Amino acid sequence: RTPSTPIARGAFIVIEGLDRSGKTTQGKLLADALYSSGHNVRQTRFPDRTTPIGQMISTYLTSSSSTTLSDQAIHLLFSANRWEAAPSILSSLQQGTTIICDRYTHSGAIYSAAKHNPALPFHWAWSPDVGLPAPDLVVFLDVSPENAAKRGGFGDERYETREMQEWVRSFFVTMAAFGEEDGDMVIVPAGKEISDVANVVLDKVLPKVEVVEKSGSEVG
Ligand code: T5A
Ligand code: NA
Repeated sequence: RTPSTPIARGAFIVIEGLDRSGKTTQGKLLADALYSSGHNVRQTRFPDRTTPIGQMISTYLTSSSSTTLSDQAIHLLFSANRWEAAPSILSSLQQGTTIICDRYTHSGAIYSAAKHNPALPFHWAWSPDVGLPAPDLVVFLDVSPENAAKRGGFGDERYETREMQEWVRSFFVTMAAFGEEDGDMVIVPAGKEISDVANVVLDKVLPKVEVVEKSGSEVG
């Protein structure tokens, strides 16, 4: 569709959260709502399991804990999976398409740091993602690990343990508080009804999308 005013560039919106926090559900509702109000929208997600790198990641996530991939190796595959998509993300943004992305660099650094491997500290985990297109806004869907664990499919994959999810949540809350390392982050309580959460997400995201689309600022 053709918006009434010319668009300088699209906004890069990332949805983050624990496993089963509702990222996919909310990302779709958000993309639909933005599209209905006249914005060009594209959805992306990480890991993107459709590429050869993504297939290696998927095998790692769905296999038991005995695997030959070191923590550093799987970490770099997650980052490479973003780097292989970066040119396409950049070109969509520059063509005026807003991107709604399910997980991105925050998941990358936080899930690896939550392993508490002394050889993989947070600053090490963040560094391979430096230089990727930076989000304009990161929405953290905040559910308690107990609540997320009650949802369909929880426990199917490697990181879906109570202890890991508790650590991941505390890292996200800390990053939101100190924030702004890679774009603004807002926390949205996500334990309520799907439609209630969707309304709050849209309230946070829409003003940002409108500002970015008009501003013509460079992608960070
Ligand atoms: N990871 C990822 C890394 O370690 N490093 C990285 O760099 C990256 C990118 C897989 C794993 O990879 C890790 C993090 C993960 O452990 P993933 O494929 O995104 O990442 O896996 P999940 O987060 O588990 O993705 P899911 O699709 O399973 O969860 P979503 O998208 O958060 O949740 P969603 O929307 O599919 O909903 C799950 C269920 O809950 C229901 C839904 O209907 C669905 O059944 N639901 C609700 N129920 C009640 N109330 C609500 N408000 C609900 N919202 C949704
Ligand atoms: Na999962």
